[in-house]
Amino acid sequence: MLALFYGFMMLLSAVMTAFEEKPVQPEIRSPNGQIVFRLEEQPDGKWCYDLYYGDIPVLTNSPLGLVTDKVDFSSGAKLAEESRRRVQETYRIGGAQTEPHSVRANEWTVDFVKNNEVMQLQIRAYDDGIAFRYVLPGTGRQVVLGEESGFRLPSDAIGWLADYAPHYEATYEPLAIREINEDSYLMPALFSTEDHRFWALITEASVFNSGGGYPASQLVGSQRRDGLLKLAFPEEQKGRADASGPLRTPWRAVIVGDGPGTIVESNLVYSLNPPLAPKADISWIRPGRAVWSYWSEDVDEKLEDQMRYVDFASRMGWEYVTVDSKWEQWEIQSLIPYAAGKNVGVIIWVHSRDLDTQDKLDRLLPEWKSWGVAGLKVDFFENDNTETMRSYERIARKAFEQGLILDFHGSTKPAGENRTWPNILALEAVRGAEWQIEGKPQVATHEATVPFTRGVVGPMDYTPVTLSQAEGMTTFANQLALSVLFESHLQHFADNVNVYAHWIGRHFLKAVPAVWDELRFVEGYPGEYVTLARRSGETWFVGSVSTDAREADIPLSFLGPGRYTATIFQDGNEAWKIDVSSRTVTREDTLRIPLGENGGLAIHLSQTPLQLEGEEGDTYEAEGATAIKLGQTTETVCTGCSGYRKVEAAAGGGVRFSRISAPAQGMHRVVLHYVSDEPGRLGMRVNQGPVQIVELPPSGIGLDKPGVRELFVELSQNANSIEFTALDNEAPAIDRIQVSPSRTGVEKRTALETRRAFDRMRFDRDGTYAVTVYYKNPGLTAGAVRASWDDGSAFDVLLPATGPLEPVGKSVFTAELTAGLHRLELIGGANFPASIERIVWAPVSAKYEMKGTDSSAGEASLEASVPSTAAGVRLLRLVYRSAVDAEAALSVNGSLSEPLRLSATQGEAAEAIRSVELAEGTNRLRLSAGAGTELLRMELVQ
Ligand SMILES: [Ca+2]
Repeated sequence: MLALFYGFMMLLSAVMTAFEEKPVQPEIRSPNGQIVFRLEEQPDGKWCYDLYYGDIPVLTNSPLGLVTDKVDFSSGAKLAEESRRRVQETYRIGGAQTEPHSVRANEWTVDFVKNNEVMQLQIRAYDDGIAFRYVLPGTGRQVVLGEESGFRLPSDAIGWLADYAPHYEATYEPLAIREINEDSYLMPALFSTEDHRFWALITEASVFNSGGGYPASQLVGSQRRDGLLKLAFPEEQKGRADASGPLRTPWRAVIVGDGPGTIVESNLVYSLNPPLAPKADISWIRPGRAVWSYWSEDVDEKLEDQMRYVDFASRMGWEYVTVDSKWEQWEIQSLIPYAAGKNVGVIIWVHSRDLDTQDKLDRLLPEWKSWGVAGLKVDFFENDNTETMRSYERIARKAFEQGLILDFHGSTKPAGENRTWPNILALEAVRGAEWQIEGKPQVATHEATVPFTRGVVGPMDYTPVTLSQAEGMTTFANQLALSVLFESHLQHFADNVNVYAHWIGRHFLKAVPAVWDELRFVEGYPGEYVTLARRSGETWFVGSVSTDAREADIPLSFLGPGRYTATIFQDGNEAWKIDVSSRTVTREDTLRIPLGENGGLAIHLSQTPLQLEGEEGDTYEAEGATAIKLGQTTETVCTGCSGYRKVEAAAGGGVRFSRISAPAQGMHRVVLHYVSDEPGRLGMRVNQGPVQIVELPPSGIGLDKPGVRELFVELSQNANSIEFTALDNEAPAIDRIQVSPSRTGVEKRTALETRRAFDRMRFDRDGTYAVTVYYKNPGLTAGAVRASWDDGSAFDVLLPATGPLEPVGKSVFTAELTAGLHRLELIGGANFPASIERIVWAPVSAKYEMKGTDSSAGEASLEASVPSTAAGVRLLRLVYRSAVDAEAALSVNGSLSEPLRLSATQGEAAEAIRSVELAEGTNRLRLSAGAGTELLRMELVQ
């Protein structure tokens, strides 16, 4: 069936029977009899193997053997024992949510003996390929100095090869076999022979699952240009591999078929990995789609930004938000409950060196788990040596135990290990979207190669569907198709949520899953075009990309019986346009749909038609009918904008969005979508009120990528107007605004007050907490905010001027809180000079209370001896009453430190807080103040 779709097949017929006369060699055949692995001893005592598809040699005279510190098994070894067995297994790929599939194989174990030492060669023959590995069965330390295994291809073979790099972020180039010299290439490596009749993918399987004693390997060509590619350890391995025995090497796997479809559809690498631990619970593993701000924004990731991403993920029904490298604990701990309320899990980025020992894993993973983190994106391995392989295995195991999903980034290639550790949802090991700037002309060629190479061996953190940089490289329909072509059980859609929010492709992205029940190769040729169909439940998704303009030819015979609705997303008459259409089809039909140059196609096929519904909040386009153009304006094409248009205005001109309806009077969130390659500003007027200046940072790398600015305005019921005007020439262009009633948890700044609310702060237990406010107050006057808790308690927090040289100030206060979620609002009055950056809260670890002396006569003082188990900074809280503004002198262990400023309290008790540095052991603290001030008590609270 598949062969029918593969054009080359029909051109050729071949009947070859020449090998029947050869003497019988020891061999193993696949269950269907098509694939043969044959052992052969050379006259010089070396053992080789041949690999046949039917009667056609795919690999010939390919060397075998290990060299250990005791024996060189590559020659002179004698064949001793052998045993055979059948393998029949059923397993799932992608976790509990996917359908199981069954595989069968024949297995043959051959013992080679030399100098009384034994090396076993284990071979498995499956219907879609063969694999072999070595076992050193002895116990004790086993040392391998090198491996002789190789793959000798016929002289007519063509390879698709990528230069080795430890991060595997390389492009594949087609190469005639005679052009291959002693360069190093990464696996998987793709070949075709006999004028594209037969196809082979060489890779390895169960690498970091093989007991940790072996590195990942690469392929090295031969100087003699004789078609031989030998396995080699990576440079960083420093030569040898060792482990406590028995030592099992990774499987050396060759996927073989009479068309590229066998390669693309193969699950061979999974079959070669150990099964799940018996009774392992995998029901908690949730594959999914993730929003991720890093690729498109690459700025300090603020909590509010992440909340915006979570909001979008929730609207899309996507499962995760991944917070990249710049997170802080308080942000994650604030984001998690917010995201959980929207059924979105939080994944945090972490550097692999922070997890490279068992101790670190034992300490950090339970802590992150206790915050409620769903999983980890572990980055920057970039090393294929044994120690790194052990690290992968340790991380996978500990994360599995802790119930954490994993994304290995900057990683080695997958080799099916996620069968054993289904919590590994993705690995990178691909030249992904982050390379698009460099890869401009090559992008579509690369995309059309990946499904035949890297995509075969496991889920791939490519981070696809990037519109912001697609233009000029690929069409937008091409980008959409990648959501089907590229499999990742944690699919990061890398572009900005504002770009996706109004894109027609979002309807498809909402439906497309991250795991699949079935894959069908429809048509393709590496580097030129490829069409795949994937099934999830009863729904089929088709993705197709092509470098040249062509017509995709898609027989729908994979469909079940009955009528389906095909919703087709195809190239429009501009690269950034997608035409959407739908039609009723059955399995008897064939869809023939044109693709543009570097174009693409995505099709949703279901008996329940794809919903093409709208989004939350009301949208007003700058180019829309209800927007009134003011002064000199120009409407231009903008590929990343909604409606594909934006409005540019000369100084004094602008856009008045009129007839903005609000269901009730109150605070509203206005999201301004704008385009600007430089920092800029616009004037904003609400209902013809005073002009406020809105500062706008550059909107991003691509000129046509809209940025967003969230603004909070008071709207009256019914019709309102919001006007944006250019204050300068070259002002940011306006795409649209979205208006919705304000939720809490974000800053609003109006002429009268600044209000910043922190929603859903989580406190694990009842107790005293220190809350640190980070703020900017670059002027000369102090500001104060009213801190207002959800229980109604409120007090002022002083934010002293930090001056221009120290831009971020800290102010600390304490609070008694009950366990659970709380809300804190910080409210600054009119002319508030400061801005609140963020807050951090932490439980108070120790508390010492000291009663003071009476201050009725003359001076007041407080004194205490404070034990401290470790040197460090603590918070001192002084409770006092004072008739006047005063200062309290503080001495710590005899040395005077900066005094505490006390404000007049008018009879009420008040508190002053500052940090003190304590030494280990007993500390002596003394506070004193002049007449009119009562020092009631002091506490050390952290
Ligand atoms: Ca627009």
